[in-house]
Amino acid sequence: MSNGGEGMGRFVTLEGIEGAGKTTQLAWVRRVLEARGLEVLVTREPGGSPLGERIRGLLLDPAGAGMAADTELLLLFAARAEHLAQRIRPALARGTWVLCDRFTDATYAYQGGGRGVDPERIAMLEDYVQGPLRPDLTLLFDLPVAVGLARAGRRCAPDRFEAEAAGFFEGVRARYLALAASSPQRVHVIDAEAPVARVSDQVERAVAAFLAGVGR
Ligand code: T5A
Repeated sequence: MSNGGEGMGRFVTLEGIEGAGKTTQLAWVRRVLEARGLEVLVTREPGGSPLGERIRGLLLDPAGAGMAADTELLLLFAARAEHLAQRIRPALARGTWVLCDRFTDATYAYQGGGRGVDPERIAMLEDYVQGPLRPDLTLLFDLPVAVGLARAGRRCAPDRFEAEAAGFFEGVRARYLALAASSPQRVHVIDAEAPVARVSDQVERAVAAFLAGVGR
């Protein structure tokens, strides 16, 4: 079951490999939603709450190289539990739309597709931490791994995930595309290799179609 009962806000997530352009397009999605008079909370994972941001620091710190896959998985869901309790659920309950840079699809993609964690374990934690709450709309920014890594690499020192080899991100991308194929109603694949303006056009069309579907 997805979120979205009467009077509730909707839950929109942005996903993709490193350098896919999620953060760039987040501002655009916000503008599209606010232009319809919707109140929007912009947030991110891992993080999004004061404690969650501290957990994010642990997860991204290159000094944590070699962290056990289960430790990583549990830290992600601990941060998510806090994020849901402190920010996401209260916002949705007051009718605010939540726009989140990454959520549990990232766990299926990175920990499942990248690290090889059994997806059934992830599903178990997803049910435990989220109950029936799932994103209403997910925009998956897809592009070749080499292009994303080149974009991400232009910035600064790599974090613990960015330091992974290209093969890891091929597994992440493949899992993301498999998730999109299994949930075509919720997950919209965006060609993120295109120039920024063309990516924004695709995003606007996907969001407009979703808004029409929920009567906004
Ligand atoms: N993680 C997260 C997990 O392993 N499991 C989980 O469950 C969760 C939630 C942090 C890490 O945590 C991992 C995955 C991540 O490794 P993050 O903070 O979202 O996640 O970090 P990144 O995904 O690394 O964020 P990036 O900034 O690298 O990617 P974005 O946001 O997709 O890309 P963006 O918008 O910053 O753009 C990157 C560069 O490309 C340019 C931008 O100007 C920027 O310089 N750009 C374009 N250039 C050309 N054409 C376009 N269309 C462009 N769009 C953007």
